[in-house]
Amino acid sequence: VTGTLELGVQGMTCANCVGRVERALKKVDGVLEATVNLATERASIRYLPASVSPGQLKAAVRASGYEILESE
Ligand code: 9UX
Repeated sequence: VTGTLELGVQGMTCANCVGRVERALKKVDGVLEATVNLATERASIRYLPASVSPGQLKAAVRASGYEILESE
């Protein structure tokens, strides 16, 4: 079973920021795919809910140096 999570990510200002967030997410166990859009400030994540929780995915983004949109 795979799940998808969309997150608002704040604080990204250049393409390298996008790469940092994508790498941080992809190295989490249970993440199958992570794409981040700088213009829309959205991350789209496909993951295994049995292995990783949405809270852990948010924590990985924060640990990479960026913030999750407050409403999510
Ligand atoms: Mo670009 Mo993002 O030099 O933290 S990497 S602004």
